[in-house]
Amino acid sequence: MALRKLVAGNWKMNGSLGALVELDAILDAANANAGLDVAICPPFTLIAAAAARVPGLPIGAQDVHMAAKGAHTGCVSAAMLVEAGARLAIVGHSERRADNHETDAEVQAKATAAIAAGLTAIVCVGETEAERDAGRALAVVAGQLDGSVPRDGKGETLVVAYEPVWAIGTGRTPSVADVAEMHASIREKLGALLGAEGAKVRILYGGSVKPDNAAELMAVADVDGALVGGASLTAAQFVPIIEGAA
Ligand code: G2H
Repeated sequence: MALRKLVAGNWKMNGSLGALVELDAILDAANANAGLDVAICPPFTLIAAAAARVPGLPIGAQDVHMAAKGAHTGCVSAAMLVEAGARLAIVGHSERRADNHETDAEVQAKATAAIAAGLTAIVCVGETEAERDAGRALAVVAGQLDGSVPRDGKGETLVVAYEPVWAIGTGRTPSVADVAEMHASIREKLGALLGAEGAKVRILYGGSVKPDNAAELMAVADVDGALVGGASLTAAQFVPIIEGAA
């Protein structure tokens, strides 16, 4: 089943109010390629301004806390994100799993909180280079899905992003065959976890997606879009990726 593609930009800890000017051309490209969904996830501080500047472009967060409120200094709840204008939240990005020691159970709780608040949760999974070299990539990702995917996840509000850690920001990407093998494995696992809903969950590829490799990667079976980091920071790079996915 071909799913409507989603091309989401993850600005990570980059951007400024001035950089939001890039969103104008990104929205134009989204409107010109109406057969797919486009979103941008800037830092927390830019969400409200981004949502106000381009109401037609879904804006997302890069993390969310699992609790509704309380004594969690420095954290942001799902309801706060909704109030700021966010429509999506990335959870379990490998940089947060590494830097903040986030566990699968925490990622699952964050995704559950996001979905309950009306956000689309993008749950990130991916193996390290050592795990791939040891022939464990499929098993590692299946284990992350086991622990991270909310069991009441629905196809419309749950997205999985496969991001091999060794491909993030390095300019390296897996072979098309490896991407196909992994995405087929993820699709099968989602079916086992979610039943019929698993077939509706979009599976994004992320990790050094660029204008020159986007079309090839997006044409792979069960690749339902992309999570794009560095190349989403400017319209000059991101728009060709949107066009390559369309
Ligand atoms: C992977 C990706 C965005 P980049 O982290 O989530 O970043 O495209 O820079 O590799």
